[in-house]
Amino acid sequence: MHLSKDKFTLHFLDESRSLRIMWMLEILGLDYEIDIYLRNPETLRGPPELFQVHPLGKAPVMDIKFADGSPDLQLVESGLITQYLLKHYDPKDKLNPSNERDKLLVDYYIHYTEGTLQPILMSILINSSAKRIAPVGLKTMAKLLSKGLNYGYYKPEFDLNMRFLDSKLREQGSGFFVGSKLTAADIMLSFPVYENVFDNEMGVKECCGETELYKKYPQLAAWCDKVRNDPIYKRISQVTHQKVLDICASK
Ligand SMILES: N[C@@H](CCC(=O)N[C@@H](CS)C(=O)NCC(=O)O)C(=O)O
Repeated sequence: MHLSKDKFTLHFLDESRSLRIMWMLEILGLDYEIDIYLRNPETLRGPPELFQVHPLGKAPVMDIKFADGSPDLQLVESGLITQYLLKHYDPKDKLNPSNERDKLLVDYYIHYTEGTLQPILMSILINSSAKRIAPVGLKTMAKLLSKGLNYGYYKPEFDLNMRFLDSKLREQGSGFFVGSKLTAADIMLSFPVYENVFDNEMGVKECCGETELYKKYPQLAAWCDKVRNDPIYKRISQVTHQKVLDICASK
């Protein structure tokens, strides 16, 4: 049953931040469809069609058609989409926490995820691909430089942030980042912490030599199990994965 008659279209890129928005649309019981776009398998960039949706060619993008006839709305940036959904489509506080202090904390994690944590992870990833991208003859130099940057700056920042998040979960004591239930804070953090880091052990080892994630950060490890086993997260991961396979097979 849909609480609102508004209709949502989520422009969804495979293996991306898009799943978080789908997760929220599901929890909020909204009437949505997804348009799936596939990454270029070599460059991993989004396809040109995403530029027809928005000039920056990134996902997620969410379009809303309002049942009351108000002009259509297009929202970009995961944090803004999340805040809009929480403000207008969560009357029963399914994703919002119940008090103002905790609402502020959810906002903090929304900004922290995209403003602090994600840039560190992106920088580590981009530095790690320097050797592969560099022209022959400069590969050794590129590797030295990128390793220097990662180990000199980004890896310590990564460690600091993982320790910070692990300690926040310990302080909270509920297994969730805010209050004692799943909120938008957990959903926003699921992409960098679970999908990019804990569910990508090989990648993390290759990028910054980290092999002890589960041992070093037991609170985060337990939280990742919660994300992995969340019934809605599980279902939409499977459904979208299958849709991506179907699209690949039909090409
Ligand atoms: N800050 C934006 C980031 C959007 C973004 O970079 N999305 C990635 C996917 S996770 C993307 O579209 N990448 C495709 C590309 O760069 O070609 C948000 O939070 O939504």
